[in-house]
Amino acid sequence: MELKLGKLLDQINEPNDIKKIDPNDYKILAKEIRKFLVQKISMTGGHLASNLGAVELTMALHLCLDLPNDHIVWDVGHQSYTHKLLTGRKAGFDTLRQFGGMSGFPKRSESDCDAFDTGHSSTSISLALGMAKARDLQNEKSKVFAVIGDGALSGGMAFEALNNAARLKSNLVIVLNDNQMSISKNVGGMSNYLGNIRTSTNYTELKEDVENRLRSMSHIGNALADHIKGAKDIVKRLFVPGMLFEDMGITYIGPIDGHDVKQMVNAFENASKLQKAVIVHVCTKKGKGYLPAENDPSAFHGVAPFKPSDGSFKNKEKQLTYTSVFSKKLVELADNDEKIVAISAAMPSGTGLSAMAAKHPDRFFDVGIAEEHAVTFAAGMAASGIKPVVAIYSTFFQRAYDQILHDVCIGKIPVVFAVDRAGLVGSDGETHQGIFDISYFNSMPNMTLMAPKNVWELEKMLEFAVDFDGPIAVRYPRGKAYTGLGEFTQDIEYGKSEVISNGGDTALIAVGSMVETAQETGKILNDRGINVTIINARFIKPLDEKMLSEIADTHQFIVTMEEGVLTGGFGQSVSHWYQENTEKMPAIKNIALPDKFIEHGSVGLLKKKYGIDALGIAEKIVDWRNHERA
Ligand SMILES: Cc1ncc(C[n+]2csc(CCOP(=O)(O)OP(=O)(O)O)c2C)c(N)n1
Repeated sequence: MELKLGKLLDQINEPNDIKKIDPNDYKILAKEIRKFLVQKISMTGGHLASNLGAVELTMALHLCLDLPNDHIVWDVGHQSYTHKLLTGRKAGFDTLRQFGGMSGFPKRSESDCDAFDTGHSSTSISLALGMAKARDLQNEKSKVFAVIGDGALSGGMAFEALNNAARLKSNLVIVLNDNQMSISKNVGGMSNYLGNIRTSTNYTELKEDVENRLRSMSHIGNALADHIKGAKDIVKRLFVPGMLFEDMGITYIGPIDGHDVKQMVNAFENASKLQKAVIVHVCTKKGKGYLPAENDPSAFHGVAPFKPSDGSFKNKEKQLTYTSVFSKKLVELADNDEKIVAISAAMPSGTGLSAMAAKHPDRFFDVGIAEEHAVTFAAGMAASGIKPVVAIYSTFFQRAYDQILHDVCIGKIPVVFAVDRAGLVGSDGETHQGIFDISYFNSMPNMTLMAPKNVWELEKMLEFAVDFDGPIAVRYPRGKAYTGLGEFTQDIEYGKSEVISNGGDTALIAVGSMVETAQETGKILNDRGINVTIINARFIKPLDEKMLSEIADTHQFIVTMEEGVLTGGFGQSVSHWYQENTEKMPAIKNIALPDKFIEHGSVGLLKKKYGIDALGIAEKIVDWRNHERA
């Protein structure tokens, strides 16, 4: 269906075109943009609510700035759709987040108006500060704006950057887009502080009111009014919003209506004249202009295709996911063990911890977008007798590498890491693929790392993990959970793998999701006259040395299979083990993802492209065996 863009949006085809629009038409343009976003995202899926909330804010930025000479750094970057629209990328929305199509995040390779590639939260102030400093050092003239949400402001890096930005003697504008939401409701002290600012009486109005009243009270009143004016700082301290930032040395402007373009343009222009860092606090409504998203901004944060007329989701067939299995099992374990607590870094719903929050609210902690803190907070609890389960996506655990290593592993502290979205995640692309966790957990002494082959094994692994005396992680992928191979009877035994099937001269040792793939690969090979043994590794670390030794004695070809990068992965550990522990190195092939950042696209397509799908693997094995034999 051809979408009519609207007469104003039709006129915007390249950067700065918005400046040609009559200011009296800004409201109509905002409406056209929202209509466009709802229509397009309803077809492709994507981040909706954050983008609908940031329409006027983005328009105001584009009216004030001269792109690409000036720079906008979008924190996380999921709210940059209007920016893409205003910089000549309308056509890209037909292929949004699809393989080979437009990214859902800012990408310098896509446009010179994208100042930086982002995806992980809370980096914008550091980046923008770096750019402002570079500008000054090279005597250049440009404006640098960071746009950060109140959710992203809960991340430690944002605080570190503010601390540093306070020393800047030239201009940097930080636009704080406050919609009171992270993906779920925003949490924590900073969020409360911003909430108080939003509801506090406007300082200027209040000051004038007090002064006028006093002056109308005879000469004593006049003297008092003068005294109060002199004591402005004290009054200011009591009433001025944003005093926390002001006290740090960062000028605060706001709160401002984030849906009033003219007000924002005014504030941004004033802010960019100051020779220091300035925060402009704008208040927006997440999901603005589309009722289903306004009513449930969490559900419309990141969406699959939906019906624009009522916001109902297409293909709503309920599928069983590892997240839902984890969610249910954890509550069951917590029902029977009061020491179990759950920790989330601003993603209770995505990680399935909402169920724990509902059932055991006193044993659930949402710490904000603060993965580093989440891990060390857990370490503190575990060292004091509590059993914390920290559930975070594989890609975001990257943030907490040092905390896992330094605060958990060195002291052998028993923290359970539930590593969700481990493996390829698809349409969010290179910043979000969960393909590095095997390598980083693998590199840490004292760490135990497991991966279940199916839903029942995940449950068993969780049971094992919460009673384990040391750091332990369970990684499981996004999407439909595997229910093949049935409910097994064999309990999890530390460091022990499981034989799925026995036969032939080729052994496939598969990790987690790759057990299902190994089954399919086995069938394809069987059709080509090659019988295989299939082993479910269960443990990535430590290796099952007994199994490795036996397999090498009984098989001519050994294949390792994992959904993660090769470097530092399971396959390399196995190859290294053979190198160190066998007299004659067996013929071994490691199936894993290459040393590359993997772009956006459907998981199926990406697996095929990078040769980790069943057919691709089978073909590699056939070629390799022929080559080894030749
Ligand atoms: C390090 C990290 N952790 C978690 C996320 C997942 N995430 C994406 S957007 C978001 C919420 C951001 O909230 P806010 O900054 O207020 O922006 P809004 O969507 O409300 O406009 C979260 C938690 C992330 N991108 N990066």
